[in-house]
Amino acid sequence: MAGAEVLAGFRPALGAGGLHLSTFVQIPDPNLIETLARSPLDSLLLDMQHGMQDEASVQASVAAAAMIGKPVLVRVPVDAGGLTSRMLDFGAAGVVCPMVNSVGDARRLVDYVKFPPTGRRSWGPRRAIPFSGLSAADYLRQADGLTLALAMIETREALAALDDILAVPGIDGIFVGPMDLSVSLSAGATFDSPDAAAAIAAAGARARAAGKVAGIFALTPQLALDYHRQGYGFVALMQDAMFLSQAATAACTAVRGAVA
Ligand code: 3PY
Ligand code: MG
Repeated sequence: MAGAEVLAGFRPALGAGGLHLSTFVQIPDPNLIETLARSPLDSLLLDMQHGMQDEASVQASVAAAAMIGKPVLVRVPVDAGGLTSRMLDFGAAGVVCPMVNSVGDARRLVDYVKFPPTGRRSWGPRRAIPFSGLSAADYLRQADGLTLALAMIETREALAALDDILAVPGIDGIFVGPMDLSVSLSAGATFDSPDAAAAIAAAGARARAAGKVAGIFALTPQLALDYHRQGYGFVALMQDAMFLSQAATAACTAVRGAVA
């Protein structure tokens, strides 16, 4: 069934050294999900941390994207606890967890994403089973390999613990937050700290050396390219409102420029 293929194809695609393009979706509307899922994006990353997504919108969005054969990941809020497992129960292909700053934080993330013995995810994949098309027994056997736990690296503490976080069994990879990383490294001074740029290049290389997914948010297409050249295989390119606003601005400018 499509769902299992979507999930089964997703992890290898992220690890294969190619470029997997996603985007943050902050506006909670399944019609928007359908539109983006029909675009050349490889997956969608619903944002419950800073975006307006909630449990109902995630449920509707996972279904809308599954219809088109695109996987959906969810960025959960900081310290999301049981909500993390719930996103997987709803059929999300993975979870991006903000502010993973220590091995303890990484272990807690794994506890919510992976079933025993690796983690302590509670059984109840209510929507994930029908979306995957697997039997309950097969889902239990395969789920840890189908769903991703990505730890956001976005503070000085996280950088210091990076290799240990990468070594936590069940952590599938990292997802760098360049803005928070810069804010942390510059003690709140800037989003563009040169220290953050150097740390980003090093972190991607370390994730790949550990055989794990190297993911990152890119504010522009040029940054997405730069990060990919540094070894990042999973790039969340911009977010929904940016696409809309930039396209509206470009279209209005083209028309006004022609009549001026
Ligand atoms: C950051 O840059 O801090 C992020 O969390 C990306 O969304
Ligand atoms: Mg952040």
